[in-house]
Amino acid sequence: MKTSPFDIKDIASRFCLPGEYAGWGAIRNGHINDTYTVRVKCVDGTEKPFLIQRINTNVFKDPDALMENIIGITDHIRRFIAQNGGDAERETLRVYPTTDKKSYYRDGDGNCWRCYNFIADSYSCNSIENPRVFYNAAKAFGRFQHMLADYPIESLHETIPDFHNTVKRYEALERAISEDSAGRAGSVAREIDFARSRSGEAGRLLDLLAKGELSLCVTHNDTKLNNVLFDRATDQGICVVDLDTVMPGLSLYDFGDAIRFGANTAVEGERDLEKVSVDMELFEAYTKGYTESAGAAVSECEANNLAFASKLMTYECGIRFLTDYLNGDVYFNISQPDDNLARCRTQFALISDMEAKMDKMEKIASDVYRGIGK
Ligand code: ADP
Ligand code: GN1
Ligand code: MG
Repeated sequence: MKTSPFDIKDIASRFCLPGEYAGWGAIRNGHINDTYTVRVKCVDGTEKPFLIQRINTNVFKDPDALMENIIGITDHIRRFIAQNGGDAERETLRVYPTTDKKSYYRDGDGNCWRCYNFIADSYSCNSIENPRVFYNAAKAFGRFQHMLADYPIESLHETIPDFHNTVKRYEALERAISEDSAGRAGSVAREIDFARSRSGEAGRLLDLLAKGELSLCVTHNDTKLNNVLFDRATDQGICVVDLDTVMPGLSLYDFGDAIRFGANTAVEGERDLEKVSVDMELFEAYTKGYTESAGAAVSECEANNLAFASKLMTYECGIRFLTDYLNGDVYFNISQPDDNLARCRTQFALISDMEAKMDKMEKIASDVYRGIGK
C-alpha cells in the first residue's frame, strides 16, 4: 500500500492549483528531496498532474535563496524558449506559488514544500539501453548550458558552497575517517586506501581555473541521467530538472558527472562490481551530443580534459558516498544500510576501468572535438 508520512492532500491545498485535489503518487528517483505527484481535477473535467517536493533543508540550508535561483533561472529559460518557438510549459520547470504568493510552503513541522508543473508524456531513466538516448541527454544538458550562457552569474546564490571542490571533498573524507562517528572506518580500509592513492589529482581542474585556463559559467552541477526528462514519442531530451545546484561552475563538471552516471554499464547502487565499466560507445555518443550542442563554447583546454573530468567527477562522487557512509548516512537518502558503501564501490570500480581506458577515452574526445571543425 502507498503511504507517506505527510498529508499530501493538505500540502497540495496550499498551492494555487487549477482544480480539486484528486490523488497523489510518489517518485523515488533522487537521493536528496522527497518527490510526489498530485493530480487535480480541472473545471472542464480533465485531470492535470503537478509535482510537489519536500526540499531537503539539511542539504539546502537557505530555501529562500534556493527558490530565488530557480525562479530566476526558469524565467530566463522560459523567455529563451518562447523566442525560439518552443513549448515553455514542457521544456522547463515552472514554480507554482502558494496561495499566499510565496515560492514555497513551510508546514507546521518546518518542512519546506514547492510545486512545479509535471512534465507529462515524458520519462526519465537510470541506465541507457540505446546510445541515441544518451546522445539526446547530452544535447539537452548542452542546450541547458547554452540557454543560461548570458544569465547574470553574479546574481546566483551558492546553494551549496564548494559543491564540486574535489580538494575540499577529500578533506571532508579525511575528517570523517578521523572522527569515525559511525564506527565503520575499520571495515572500509580498502576503499580508504583507494581514495587516498588518487587524492593527488583532486585539484587539477581547480589549478587550471586558478591559472585562467578554464573559466566559470552557469552550470547545472548535477547532470545525472535521471535529471533529464525525455519525450515518450521522440526520445528527445526535453526538460532538464533538479535545478537546486545551478551555480557558477566548470562545464567540465557537467560533462564528467553525466558520464559518471550514464556511461556506466551498471546502475549506481549495483552490488556485483563485475557489471561495472565505462561503455565507450556511450562515452562517444555523449561527447558528440555535448560538443554539438555546446559548440563553440567548448574550449581546447576543456576538450583536452573531457576524459579526465569524467574520472574526477567519479572520484568526487565516490569519496562523497564513502564520507557519508563513515558519517552514518546523514546526507544521501538510502533504503539499505550499506547503500552508500555500495555506491562508493561502484564509483571506485568505474574509476579503475576508466584508468585502463583513459588513452582511448582521450582519443575519442579529441577526435570528436576536432571533427566539429574547430
Ligand atoms: P532529487 O533532488 O531528489 O534528485 P529531483 O528534482 O531530481 O529530486 O526529482 C526526482 C525525480 O523526479 C527526477 O529524477 C525525475 O525523474 C522526476 N521529476 C522531477 N521533476 C519532474 C517534473 N517536473 N516532471 C516530471 N518528473 C519530474
Ligand atoms: C545527488 O539529487 P540527485 O539524486 O539528483 C547529489 C549529486 C550526486 C548524486 C549521486 C544536491 O543527486 O551531487 O552526484 O546524488 N545531489 C546533491 O547520485 O548533493
Ligand atoms: Mg535528481
